[in-house]
Amino acid sequence: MTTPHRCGFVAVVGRPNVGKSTLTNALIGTKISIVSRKAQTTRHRIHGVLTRENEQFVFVDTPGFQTRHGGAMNRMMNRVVTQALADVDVVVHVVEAGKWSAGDAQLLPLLPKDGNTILVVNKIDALKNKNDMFSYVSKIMAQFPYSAVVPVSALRGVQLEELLNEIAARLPEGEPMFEADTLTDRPVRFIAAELIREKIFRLVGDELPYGCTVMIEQWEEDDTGVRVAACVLVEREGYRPILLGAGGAHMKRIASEARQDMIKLLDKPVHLEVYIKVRKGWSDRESALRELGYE
Ligand code: GDP
Ligand code: MG
Ligand code: K
Repeated sequence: MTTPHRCGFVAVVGRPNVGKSTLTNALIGTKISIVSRKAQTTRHRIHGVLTRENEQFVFVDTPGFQTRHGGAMNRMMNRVVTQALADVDVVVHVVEAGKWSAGDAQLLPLLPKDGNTILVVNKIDALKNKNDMFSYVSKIMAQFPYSAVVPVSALRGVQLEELLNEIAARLPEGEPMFEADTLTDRPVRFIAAELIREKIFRLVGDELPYGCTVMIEQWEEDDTGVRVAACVLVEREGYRPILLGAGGAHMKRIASEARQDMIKLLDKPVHLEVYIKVRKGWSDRESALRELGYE
C-alpha cells in the first residue's frame, strides 16, 4: 500500500514575540520558497510552502491578533481571525516556555476545537528548569483541548521534525497544490515583491491586521545591477508608523533584508527603494520613506 499524499493549510499563531516568525522560517527552510501555484486554489495569503515526499505544508498568513483598538474593532478582528483559523487545516498555537500571559489566553476563544490545533511550546532552550515544563503545560492544557503538544526551540532547530510530523498527521489527503520547484517559472519581479512582503510579515505582521500589498513600481536592469523601487500599500494611515518603526528602523531592516535576498536571487548588485503608501489616497507620497540608508 502506498502512503497517501497530504496537503493543506497551516496557520502559525500566538502573541507577539513568542517566536512565530522564527519558527515558520525554520520550518519552511529557505527564505525564497515563494512558490508557483498549480491551480487557483485559495483565498489564503500564502506565506511559504514546505514540500516533503508525502506532504505539502502551505503556511498561510493570518490577520493580526493584537490590535491597538478596543471594543468594536477588537470584536470585529476576533471574528476575522476566528474565520481565518476555521478555514485552515491545522492551527499551530505558539507560546513561550514558562511564560504564559494574558496575551496568550486572549487567543484561546479564537482557536478551533476541531482536534487540529497544536500547542507548540517554543524557546525550550531558554528554560532554566526543565522540570517546570510539566506544570506549565498542564496549566495550559486545562484551558484548551489541544490535540497535541510539542516543545521546540525554533532558534536551535530542536524538535522541528516532530512538529512537522504532528502537523502532517492532521493534513487532509490531497495532491500538492504547488510546484515543488519554486523559483524558475516565477517572474523575478513578483518574487522581489514577495520577499519584501515576507520581511514585513516577519517583522510586523502581527500588527498589520489586513496585511499589505507590495508593488514593484520601477525595475531597471543592466550590466551594473538592478534598480528597484517598491511601494508598500497599507490600508490606513495608522499603519504607517507601525511599518516604519522608531526612526524608520523597521523599514530599514525590511528593505535591507529584502535587498540581501534579492542579491542572492539575481546575483547582481541591487539598489532598492521602498516607499509606503496608504491605499485610500495617493497624496501622501511625499511623506513616504525614501533612500533607506544603504547603497
Ligand atoms: P514573533 O513575534 O512571534 O514572530 O517572534 P519572533 O520570531 O520575531 O521572535 C521573537 C524573539 O524571540 C526573537 O528575538 C527571536 O530570536 C527569539 N526566539 C525565537 N525562537 C526562539 C527560541 O527557540 N529560543 C530562544 N531563546 N529565542 C527564540
Ligand atoms: Mg513575527
Ligand atoms: K479547520
